[in-house]
Parts: sequence; C-alpha cells; structure tokens
Amino acid sequence: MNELYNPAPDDRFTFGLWTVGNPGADPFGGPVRPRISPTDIVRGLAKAGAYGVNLHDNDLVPFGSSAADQDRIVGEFMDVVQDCGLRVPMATTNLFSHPVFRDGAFTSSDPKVRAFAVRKAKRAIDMGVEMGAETIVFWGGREGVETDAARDCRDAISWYRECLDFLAAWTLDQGYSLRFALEAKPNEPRGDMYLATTGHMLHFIDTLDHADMVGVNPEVAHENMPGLSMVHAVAQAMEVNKLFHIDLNAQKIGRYDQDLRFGSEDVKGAFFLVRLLEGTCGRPAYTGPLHFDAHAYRTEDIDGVWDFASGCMRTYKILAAKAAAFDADKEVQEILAANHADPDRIGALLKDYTPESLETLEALDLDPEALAAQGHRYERLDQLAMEHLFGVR
Ligand code: GLT
Ligand code: MN
Ligand code: MN
Repeated sequence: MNELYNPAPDDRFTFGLWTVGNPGADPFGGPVRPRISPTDIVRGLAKAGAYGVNLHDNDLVPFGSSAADQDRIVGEFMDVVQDCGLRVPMATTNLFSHPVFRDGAFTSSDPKVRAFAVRKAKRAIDMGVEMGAETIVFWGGREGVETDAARDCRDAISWYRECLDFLAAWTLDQGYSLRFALEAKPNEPRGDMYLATTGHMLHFIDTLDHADMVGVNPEVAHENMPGLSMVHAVAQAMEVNKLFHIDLNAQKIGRYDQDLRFGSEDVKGAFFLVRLLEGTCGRPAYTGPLHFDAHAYRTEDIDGVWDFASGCMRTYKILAAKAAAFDADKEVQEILAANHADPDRIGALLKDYTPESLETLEALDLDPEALAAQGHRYERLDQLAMEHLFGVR
C-alpha cells in the first residue's frame, strides 16, 4: 500500500460509533458480525489514523438509563477517547429508533411527543458538550409522512422551527458555544421526509430565530438518492458559510440509502466534491471535520470493517492529491482561463445596478451570434479530469 495516502489525525477524519459499529443488519436479515464496543471502536479508529469519533446519545448510553449510569458510561468512554488522543467533535440525538417517534419527533402532531423529543435533544446536547463536541447534528429520521392526510405540512414545518428555536435559545442561555447542523434526506425511513434536500434546509435555516448558529450537514447518499448533485448542494452551503459539517459516503442513484464506502460509487462526483472541499481550485476550503457516515458491506467480518474505514480515508486523500494535480495542470488552467476571460471588466459592471452601469451595459457591443459560435472545450477539460483520475496524466 502506498504510504503517502495513510491517514493521520491532521487529516480531520471522523467516524460515528454507528458506522464502524454497524453489525450488518438490514430489513431482510439480522446482524452478521458482532457489535464492536464503543471503546474498541475508539481504539480501532485511533490505530487507523482517524481524528475523532462522533455519536448519538443512545449509541453510547442506552435509552432510559439513569443519570448515574450515564455518568459512569460517559466517564469510562472519555477516558479511552483521551488515552487514544481522539476527539468527539460532533454529537447528535437519536430521534428515530424508539417507537415513540414513529410519527415524527419535532414534527409529531402530538405536542407531548414534541416535548419529549426536545427534552431528549437537550440532554444529548448536554452530554455532547461534556465530551467536547462543537457541532450538534440534527437528522430528522422520522420527520415526514407516508400520507399527507396526517397533517398539514405547514404545521409540521412550523413545529420543526419551534423545537429548533427552543433548543437554540436554551443552548445560548447555557453559554454553550455550539453550532447546529441540519441534515436533509428525501425519504427513508418515511415515505416523504420534510425538508428533503440541503437546499430546503438552507432556506428553512434563514427562518430560524438564531439562524447564525445553524448550518447544514449534507450527506452524499441523501443528495444522490433522488439524483441530485452533492457538489452543488455543498457549494451552495459553502457560498453562504453554512457548511458546518459533512457526511461523506457513496450511493447509487435512485436506490435506498446505501451508505457505501466513500468514493466507491460515482468516482467523478467524489473527485469534484473533494476538489471543492479542499479548495484546490483556489477558493476557500472547508476546514471542519470530514465525517464518514457509511458502513462496511454486509459481506464483511470485523477485519472487513477496518478495511472499509481505511478505504474511506485513503480514497479521500487520493482524490485530494488528484484534485491538486488537476488544478495545477497547465492545460486545465488554459481552458478555464479562456472561458473566464474578461478583458473588458464586464463582470464588475454587473455587480451593482446604477444608472451609469446600466448605461455602460446598454452601450456594450454584444453579438449573440458571435458569442454562441464559441465552443467551450469542456470535452477536453473533462477528459483531462478523467485522465488524472485514471492515473495516466
Ligand atoms: C443515521 C442516518 C444518518 C445520520 C445519522 C445522524 S443517523 O445513520 O442514516 O444519515 O447522519 O443522526
Ligand atoms: Mn448522515
Ligand atoms: Mn445515509
């Protein structure tokens, strides 16, 4: 194995307890491998070169545990995390497994369920803060419907907002310096989920009381399931400084949520995503944790789980190197420079409307036929990307 791509904590790679800990159950069959204990996951991740481990409240502390049991479990876990030199940069709340959430948590029609969900999230945030988490992810696993006869979707969205506003105001009141990251998904487990894409989330965030502390946690599989572009979702979030966290994995379009090893499907999509995140194209990079929300194939035993984890991280690093080489390629630079050329500084003219800028705009010699006649050389540009990916450039 080429050691150049071996991960190290500086690479900021993180995994969830539920990812490497996934025992391979699916809706058609039970677990195929033993559950790795949280402390063994931490030891394994440290050995593999990860930076951190993330968790849901109930990945570590069983639902309904007493406060004393929680303290003991968290204490023992954090001793191992610290011994191994790992971090817990993100924590989240399981608002989907218990049957109480079968018709939603923050969007349940029953205010008692919404109250229970807020209380559970609040306790999970406290636990996350105790572990040093800086980001709290909210994935609304049960926020949705099989039938829209259930409720008016407008009510669901406003209840979702109320719960997040409540939790954000409480978080600020506690003096915690935390950021919330909302994760969208179009369907599964619900027939249709509210706020189905990162784009929906970005708009919703703008309507929150404490919008400044709320951003998104886009997931490759969740954007790709309905055939959308993860690169565009992430770019839209980055453009407004709302990319607070990211869930990396792979997915075949149009399937159930596969959570495959990062980069193992749609290699080109993964390449452009890494290029965007790394900022090798000369734009600002994403500097937060690089979280893998994926799991090993059901065919694997425990060794296969660690092959999977190493594969996610190595693929990211390989793609980062390829992206840097692509952006440094003279021919790539020439094609891009030709397409972006602006010798008359027309781009600047469009930045602001003024009567003068309009006058200059009107006076421009813009010949649509001549403009339309130009080819863009994107066939060549894309082939260059492919040749970098194939390793022949
Ligand atoms: C669950 C889901 C993920 C979310 C996790 C965080 S839980 O595994 O499929 O996409 O990111 O709640
Ligand atoms: Mn996810
Ligand atoms: Mn997923």
